[in-house]
Amino acid sequence: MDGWRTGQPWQGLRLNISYTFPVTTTARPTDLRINGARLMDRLMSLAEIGAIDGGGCARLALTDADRDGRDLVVSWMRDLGLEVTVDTVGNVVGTWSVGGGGAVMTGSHIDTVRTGGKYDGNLGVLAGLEIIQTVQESGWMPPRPLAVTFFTNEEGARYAPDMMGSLAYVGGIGVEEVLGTIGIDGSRVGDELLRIGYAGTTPCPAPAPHAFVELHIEQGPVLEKEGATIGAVTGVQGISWREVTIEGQSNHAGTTPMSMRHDPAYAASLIAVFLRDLARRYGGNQVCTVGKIDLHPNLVNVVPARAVLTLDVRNTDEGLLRRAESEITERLDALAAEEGVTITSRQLARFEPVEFGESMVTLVEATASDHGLSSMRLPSGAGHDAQMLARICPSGMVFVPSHNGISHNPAEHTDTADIVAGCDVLLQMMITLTTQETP
Ligand code: HGY
Ligand code: MN
Ligand code: MN
Repeated sequence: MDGWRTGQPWQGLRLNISYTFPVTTTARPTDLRINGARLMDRLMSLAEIGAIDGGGCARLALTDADRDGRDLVVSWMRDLGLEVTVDTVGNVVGTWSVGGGGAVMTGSHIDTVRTGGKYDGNLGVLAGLEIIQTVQESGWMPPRPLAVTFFTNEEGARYAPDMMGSLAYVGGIGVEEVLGTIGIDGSRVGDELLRIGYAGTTPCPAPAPHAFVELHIEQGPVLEKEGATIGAVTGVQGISWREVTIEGQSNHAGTTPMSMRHDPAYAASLIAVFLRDLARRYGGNQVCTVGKIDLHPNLVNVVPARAVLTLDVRNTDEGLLRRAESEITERLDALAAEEGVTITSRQLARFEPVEFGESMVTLVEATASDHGLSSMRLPSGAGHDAQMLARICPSGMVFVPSHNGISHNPAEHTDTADIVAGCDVLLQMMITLTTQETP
């Protein structure tokens, strides 16, 4: 296998799943349904890798836990007889090479944030495996290959930007730039890919698949609140990540008069308050988050020398997002003068809003309806690999509800019935797409 781990991968959690491949049939299996118990088995087995208190997962990109998760999923791909490739940024694709032409591809990511849940990303990858196995067992031979992939570093929590692997997959960022990226812990992507055995040789960017559809939990409260089982995702909102560094004057907490202070922690706090107020003023889909603040020297009796914080600013409207960004820049400049500190920024990620094609959104709705499932249209507040694939092929997303709208939290939960429903919709969408010349 090209450039990746040899030897037996993860043994402890392998499932004794038997495979039967009956005689092939030609009739399109519109009544085909997945094996929900098998899908849940795989989800729970993958969730045991990097398991944390509260029922979640910690598998930051390219860590040992990510490697172990990768090994387990690759072993399942092999069990299904898929052709497995690893590209130069560690994206893994499992292809059932039947029929001809471009593959109908599904997938997502299996890296998580540090306090992730069981389903974010993982559902989309394991649903793809389940769908391929279900079709193989049905005896129906798709006229096109079916592929399932997991992309490297979708979360962007250790290495920015997010959706890094899928962005490279579609040619949106150079391989060398990816490999040279330094993470929040000082590690380098290229070194870590080598270390975990996933520095592949398959070229990146990749040829465009025929179509790409991603199943994902909504990670927000809308579907549950509206009582809809399936989300026909219309697109993904714009994302702007910025790292702000504030240099002040370290001083004694007890002896330094307030009038003499140049305090980066105070400036950082004002920025967090400013962002919350900006989101309130803009309303609508505007969201702003300060997720990370590092102080130096970070000691109880020292006025900090430096604060480094991250700003995550998003909106479905590109014009409003740009306005928010320039308002923030103006505020940072004013704050530097007010507090007598120096403030510098660097962009960590910037993606404009993405719209999925009408035909794909309609296909989600129609397939949900064929299954007697309620659905509604909504944009995605979270970034996803599908937004990158939309640059090179017809792409879409299927959402299923998140309980209480919670995600990026060990308490993340989606009911099994909704998981199975979403996967059945994806199954039939993929079958339909294999028979459509132009999705
Ligand atoms: O940040 C995001 O929206 C995604 O979870 N990477
Ligand atoms: Mn995700
Ligand atoms: Mn996520």
